[in-house]
Amino acid sequence: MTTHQFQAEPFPLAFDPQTTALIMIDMQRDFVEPGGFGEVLGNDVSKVRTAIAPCKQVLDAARAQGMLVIHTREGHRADLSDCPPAKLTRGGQTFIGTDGPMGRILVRGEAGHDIIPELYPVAGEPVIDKPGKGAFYQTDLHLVLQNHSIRTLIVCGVTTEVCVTTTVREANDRGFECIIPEDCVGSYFPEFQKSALEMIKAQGAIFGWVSNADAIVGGLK
Ligand code: C5J
Repeated sequence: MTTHQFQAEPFPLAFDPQTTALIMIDMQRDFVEPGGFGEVLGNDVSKVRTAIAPCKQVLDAARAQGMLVIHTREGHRADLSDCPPAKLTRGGQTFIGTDGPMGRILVRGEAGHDIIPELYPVAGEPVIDKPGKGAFYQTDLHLVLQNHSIRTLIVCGVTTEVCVTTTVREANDRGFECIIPEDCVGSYFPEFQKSALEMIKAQGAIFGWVSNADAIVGGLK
């Protein structure tokens, strides 16, 4: 039963809070905090930090509704046996697994791999460790969503044009309706974020809907 609506583009999205989940994609110290992987790559992390406060607003509203909240983290086993060689060398330099200011970069268990304190998971919220950009690839995310009878996904996190929209595209093919609050996602490249979100909502929501934190919070009331 769809009892609620999110104001969104290209048109409002009807949803049922009982079958809606919030997914926080990769809000990890390596991507978001100064001194992490993102900054080592030469990026200005202030561009993604703008998403923290709106994400917290949506996270608080989802928790207040008793909705399923899922967090993801991109990273690999310490021996890198789950990291494709092509990913290790991508970009012309080797970064994954090397020592960074917050421990080995994108390695599970290292400080930089963990979620930022502002959005830290609470007890009962599944954390999905993913080796790829999409949150469905080689994870149990689909199973967790099916077991909770989820149909609609609110997708927040970083980075917009990489892990966020890869996950939305994967989810769309699996039959989920996805909505991205645009102030709850971040990119080191604002022009990529703009294009990525336009692609999601184009052609009558070909991949999903685009909204904002206030509209998500308003829709959850
Ligand atoms: C990237 C991600 N950008 N979480 N990862 O490499 O978007």
